[in-house]
Amino acid sequence: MTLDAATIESLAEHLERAELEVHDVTKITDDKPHLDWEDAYAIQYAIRRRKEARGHRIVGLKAGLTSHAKMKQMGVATPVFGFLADYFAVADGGEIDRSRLIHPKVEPEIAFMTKAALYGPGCHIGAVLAATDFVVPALEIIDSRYRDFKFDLKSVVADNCSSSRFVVGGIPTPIAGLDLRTLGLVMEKNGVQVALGAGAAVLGHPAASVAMLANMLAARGEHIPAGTLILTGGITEAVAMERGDAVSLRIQTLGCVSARFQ
Ligand code: OOG
Ligand code: MG
Repeated sequence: MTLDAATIESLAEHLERAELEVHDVTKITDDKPHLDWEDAYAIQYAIRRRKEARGHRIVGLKAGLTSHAKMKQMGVATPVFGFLADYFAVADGGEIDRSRLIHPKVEPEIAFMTKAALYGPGCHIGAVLAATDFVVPALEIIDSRYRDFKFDLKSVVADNCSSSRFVVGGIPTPIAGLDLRTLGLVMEKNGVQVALGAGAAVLGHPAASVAMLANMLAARGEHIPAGTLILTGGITEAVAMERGDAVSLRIQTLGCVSARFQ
């Protein structure tokens, strides 16, 4: 930890204001080059507490930068995690108010719902599969508060990993008999195919992303409670969206989820 409590709070306020007032900012490591992982998550958790203090609920968690496509696109190499607040949720087929976002991009993801708590360290794919209630197709709308979507890992962790909206839909599907690695998916923007992939793009198996999340939380003395929605990370590169754009994701067996930017 390199920053004092007052600096953590003021950086949290700075980044959250950028989100709520819809403007970009320079990445925080430009001014605080020595900021470490602990500082970065402390800022993220301060943003989380600010939202809870305003009456918002935390409704899920997300892992990010879990596929090679995403790591390459963003120029980073370590997975990270963030939280999902209640007002991030958009109904399947619903409208996303583009004017509330800075420069949104959409990612195709597989989301898990847990039916039992998951604890690290040592959480593994088998434990995750046993604790999974169902999986669903998800669109994550990321909207980095940083200028031109350019950041380093610590800056992005502090910014709650660019989280802004998410849509889950399709068919909540139990995983027995399902090979999540070979589930194919197609994402379309305005009816044109923009991304193709399979579950294995996420750390070899999307359940590995949930296990990694449990293990990262364990290092903080936390766990994944039963009934948690978890976005496991973009399977392909994220695709930019403007007002009027429609996006849909179809995942083999899991069905379709869509949204429109207005
Ligand atoms: C960071 C968030 C990454 C994912 O699924 O990989 C993420 C970013 O790329 O802005 O949500
Ligand atoms: Mg994501």
